[in-house]
Amino acid sequence: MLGGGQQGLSAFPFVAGCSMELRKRTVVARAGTNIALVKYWGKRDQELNLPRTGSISVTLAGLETVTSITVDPALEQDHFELDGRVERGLPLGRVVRFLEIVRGLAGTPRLFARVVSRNSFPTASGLASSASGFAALACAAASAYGLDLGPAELSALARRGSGSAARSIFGGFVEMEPGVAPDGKDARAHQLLPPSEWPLRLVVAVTTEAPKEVSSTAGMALTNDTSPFYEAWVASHSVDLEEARLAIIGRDLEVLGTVMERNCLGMHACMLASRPPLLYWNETTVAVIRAVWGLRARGTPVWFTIDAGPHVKALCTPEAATRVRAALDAVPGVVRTIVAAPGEGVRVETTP
Ligand code: 2P0
Repeated sequence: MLGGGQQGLSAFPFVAGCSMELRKRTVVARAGTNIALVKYWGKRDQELNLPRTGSISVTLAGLETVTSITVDPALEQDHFELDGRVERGLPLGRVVRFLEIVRGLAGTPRLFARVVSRNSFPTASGLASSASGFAALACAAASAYGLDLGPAELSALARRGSGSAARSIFGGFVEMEPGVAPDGKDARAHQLLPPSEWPLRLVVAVTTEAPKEVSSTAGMALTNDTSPFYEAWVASHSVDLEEARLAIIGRDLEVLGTVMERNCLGMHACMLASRPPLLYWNETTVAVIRAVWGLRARGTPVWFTIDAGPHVKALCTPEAATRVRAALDAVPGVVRTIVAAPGEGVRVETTP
């Protein structure tokens, strides 16, 4: 269980706790989800949510979480509403633990909040709502509780909610640093390229409406603890990061796509070798992989990645997006497709 002030502050030695005036205030923030091109899978510290490896992602436009937070001295506990539903249990617990960290930094342990979040994409779409969700919450809560954090500090804060959320603070192409500091202050993301600098498209092929059975957090702990291939994947990871970073800077889609596919397949190979085995794919996942390879064999520049679920995300040029989408829509078992472009990082909408 995360504690209040002391634990939060020790994780953020660069932020002085501030005693904000206890008055009601609302802040709204908006963040896009992101898809990792080079994956984060496994932690070096569970408590501080520190990743074993770096990762590289693209933040997506139009697939967003909008979060409103009202800090209110009249509240006696936190409240959380997601997509119109009052949340209790685990989802509420995750938000409360995150707000405890923010309250610790602000020096206001008894100032509770009402959080209302809305996702612009379906939960079972294979798009990470925790990434956009905790990025939006970190931004809105930091502002509402009177913390003056720069983007890098905000990224480290968002990471405490969800590792992938650290990347959604920034727009476009983003790299997450695993950091080396035991307190995690250097485990944060930075932008590699703004979204307008490389207008690629990501075509998401949704292969089921069912929610996943094993959460990312549980899946990566199992892989870390039991897969004999995991250390080999970690060892190969820095080469993948380096190649992907250079490919992004050089706008080389073929190199980026090649690294993206091999890094993803390596991660899933680690999962398969876990004990018990972890298989996030279904039959349609494999059919979509073959469709992407078929498109590529016939000259379409397209490469795939797959996260902790059965959906497939295909990266291609804007010119190829219509053709890729039609081909993936035609694969039996594909429920629907979504096309997204690189988008902006987190931003505050209103500060009344
Ligand atoms: C990623 N994933 O890099 C990888 C690839 C899924 C597969 O980040 O435990 O929900 O909250 O830090 O951020 C999903 O992990 O996990 C994820 P926690 P998170 O996008």
